[in-house]
Amino acid sequence: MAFVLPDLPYAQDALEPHISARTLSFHHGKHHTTYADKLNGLIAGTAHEGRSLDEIIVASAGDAAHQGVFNNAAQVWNHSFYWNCMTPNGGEAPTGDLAARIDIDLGGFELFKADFAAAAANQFGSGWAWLVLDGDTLKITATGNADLPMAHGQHALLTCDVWEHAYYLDFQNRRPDYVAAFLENLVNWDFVARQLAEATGAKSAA
Ligand code: MN3
Repeated sequence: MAFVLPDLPYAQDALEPHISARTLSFHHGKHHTTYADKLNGLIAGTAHEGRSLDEIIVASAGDAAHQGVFNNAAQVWNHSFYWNCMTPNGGEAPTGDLAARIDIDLGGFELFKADFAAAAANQFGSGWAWLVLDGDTLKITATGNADLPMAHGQHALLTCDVWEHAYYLDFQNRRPDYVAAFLENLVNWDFVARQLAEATGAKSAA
């Protein structure tokens, strides 16, 4: 069965003035759509057809012969995850277990924001900044191009897309301003907390 692009979890103009409807119309309507269309074309009639997106990503990671499959599958996953990491009234601050782990593992919420922003700013070229659960520890990472935590045995909790197409219409070359707007106004901490609960629940049940 072909992969179908999920709808945005909010209206196209819901993230304004931080991320414009024009950006989301291209980013979701063109870029994300193209990754899904390319993936469907690449896997048609192959062993990947009928696999879940996660199964395709894990099976193709690090396999040079399937680089195109990996890139497009990972970009489908990354973008669906990224949309869910944002909400129109986001930004505030994490609570509960997530907040406690940020204090213990990352030195507190203010230091987390500074280090996440630095990881996003310092990712050379296209890629993604992440908050991940690695083993039992929260870490901030960055990946290039389509690469993602799943390919490194980590659980993604939060991501920010730092490809230029994510911010150029609204911020031009000012990636740090886009990342600051993301952290201060858009992060859906309830979604991030659910990812942590699923990751830690899965581990204790294993
Ligand atoms: Mn993108």
